[in-house]
Amino acid sequence: MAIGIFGLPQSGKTTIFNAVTKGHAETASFKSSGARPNVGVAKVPDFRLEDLATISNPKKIIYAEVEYIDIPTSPDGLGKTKGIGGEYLNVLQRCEALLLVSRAFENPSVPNFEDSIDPYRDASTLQLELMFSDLAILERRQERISNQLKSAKQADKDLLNKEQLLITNIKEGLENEIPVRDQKLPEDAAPLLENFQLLSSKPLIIVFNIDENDILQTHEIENSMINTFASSTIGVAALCGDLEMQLGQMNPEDEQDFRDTLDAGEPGLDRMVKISYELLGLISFLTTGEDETRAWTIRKGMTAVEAAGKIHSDIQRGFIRAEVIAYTDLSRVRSIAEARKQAVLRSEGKTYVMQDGDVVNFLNNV
Ligand SMILES: Nc1nc2c(ncn2[C@@H]2O[C@H](COP(=O)(O)OP(=O)(O)OP(=O)(O)O)[C@@H](O)[C@H]2O)c(=O)[nH]1
Ligand SMILES: [Mg+2]
Repeated sequence: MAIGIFGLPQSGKTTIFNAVTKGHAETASFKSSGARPNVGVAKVPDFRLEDLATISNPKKIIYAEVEYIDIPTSPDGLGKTKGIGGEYLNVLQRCEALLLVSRAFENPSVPNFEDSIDPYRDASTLQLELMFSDLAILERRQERISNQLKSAKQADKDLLNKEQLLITNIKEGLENEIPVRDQKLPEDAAPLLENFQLLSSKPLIIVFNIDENDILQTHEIENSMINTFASSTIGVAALCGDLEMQLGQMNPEDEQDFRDTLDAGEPGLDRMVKISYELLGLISFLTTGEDETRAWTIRKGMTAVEAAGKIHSDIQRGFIRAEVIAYTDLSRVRSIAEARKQAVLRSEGKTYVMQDGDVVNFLNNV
């Protein structure tokens, strides 16, 4: 489950990728033609783990992770498909969510793709590009269906015709600039949609890569982005990629000191990762003990027995019950014994739907 980072040339995609994955991929002030996508993981910041660790004194803390893929601007697509498509289209299609980087920093030494800096314009352009790219995918599929219809059996014909109709509807929406994620489509279209892997159907995070000089306006910029773009399937964040990359390469104490002097509040980068996690429909349940305090990633809506399987298939098979306490309760009472006394430790069965921040101990007979 990866998040694909895309954007216009020189918008700071690789810089943000490095910042978030603490990586060292090459950035460039000239077109990075011939580059390959960079793949890396980011820790999902979670203060709850640090707090729980003060209760259990574990040997280590293990954070949840999100995978990012930094997609270089396609050398063959420049100007034609503003940053999308070409040889990397299939990489984007395989991603579960997309992260759009819009340049909002000045830096005269970095050539700009357009003749002015306008992150709102660029974000809109790129959203349109997602839709153009979907139209092209659908047209290719329609052509193939037309060919198949010539020799298909009646039963297959009915299915193909149904698919044609669905495609025609989606295309009509796209031509009216409605991304697939906002289109009202019949529920039984889900398997076909899954096959198409349309870019505008994926959850989207819009990131403004702001200038060093605008750090103190981060929240104002974000609020204005929220007004312009945000919805249940679009998240926004503003951050200075260059600065975050440099901070990410410091040791944690120096980084904290530096952030304090900047007075920049919660790093935009942390917010960006949290938003990524949420838009992917992911939540964390937590375990804590002498060995480790750990966040486990599950999809929203997973049951206790499915969650047990994330730790080990044996624990799933031998599932007896789950002892569950909400993080906020454990944080308040500070011990499991006290939690029992106050009756905030619950016993849950296989079908219990896990909640974000549940601290769990799975009892099993294996
Ligand atoms: N001043 C400033 N410069 C930045 C910032 N982010 C990126 N840059 C510079 O912009 C240039 C391009 O950054 P990259 O991260 O390589 O951009 P990219 O989008 O990956 O570029 P391509 O992959 O070639 O499309 C580099 O010289 C960066 O140092 C920023 O926040 N502030
Ligand atoms: Mg790059």
